Amino acid sequence: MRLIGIEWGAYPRRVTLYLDEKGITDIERVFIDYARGEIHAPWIRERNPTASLPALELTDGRWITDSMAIIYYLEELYPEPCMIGRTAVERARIRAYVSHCNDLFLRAGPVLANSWPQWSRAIRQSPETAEWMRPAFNRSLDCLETLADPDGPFLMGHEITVADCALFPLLYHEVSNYGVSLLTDAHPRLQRWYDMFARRPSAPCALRDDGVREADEADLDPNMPYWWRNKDLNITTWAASRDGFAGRSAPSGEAE
Ligand SMILES: N[C@@H](CCC(=O)N[C@@H](CS)C(=O)NCC(=O)O)C(=O)O
Repeated sequence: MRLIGIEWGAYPRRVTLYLDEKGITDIERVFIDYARGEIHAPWIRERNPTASLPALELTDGRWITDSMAIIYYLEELYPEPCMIGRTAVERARIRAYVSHCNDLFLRAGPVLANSWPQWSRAIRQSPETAEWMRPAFNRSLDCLETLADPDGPFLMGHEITVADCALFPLLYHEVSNYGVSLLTDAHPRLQRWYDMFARRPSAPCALRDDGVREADEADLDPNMPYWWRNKDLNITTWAASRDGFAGRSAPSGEAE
């Protein structure tokens, strides 16, 4: 099996975080060149018309194409250490938490893209859209705060679960790429949990969504807006989605 992902992407990072925390080392990881539009390459679109990642490629060539479906599948293949809950009620509560995380992920897009200055060159921003979605986005965060275990240290109590893997990458991504935390004073449980989790070895991600490694920060042009700061990029994924991706075909090793 191998995991096809985007090194810094919040959904793919759910799975890589899970693999690291679980100690699964026998699944190969392939990262696409998102900044140059490879998400739209035919070898991805043919298998997943939504043109999104992660995908887990099975040994027979079939793909599983959703971060939590991949994680639930791997929980069945690798039951120990258990990260999905040991009783029916634990499992139900964890799945419910993950579902609220998914709502947050989906609501974050319209709010952040339509209100953060870093996005202003990527889309024509609609402040009304941001404000329309913001109450629901805030309710998702408040819900995750309320349902988090008050004593922690993990979201669901004293053991790490798939819920931690489901939420952390989004919060981390916004901090590491944009320097903005989604959490406010209304989220003390989540803040305590985030601060603890961010110190775990699995947490850091070296590559940012402008395609630059933190170590190469000096190469950025500070006068350019966010995605344009990396001088090596001459197209963006948005341009690629219009014009098509002319890069590599499927990386070797996978079933064509
Ligand atoms: N429901 C899917 C969503 C996957 C998803 O949206 N992934 C993002 C990357 S974080 C993506 O590939 N987006 C396509 C794009 O940005 O063009 C999952 O949980 O895996």
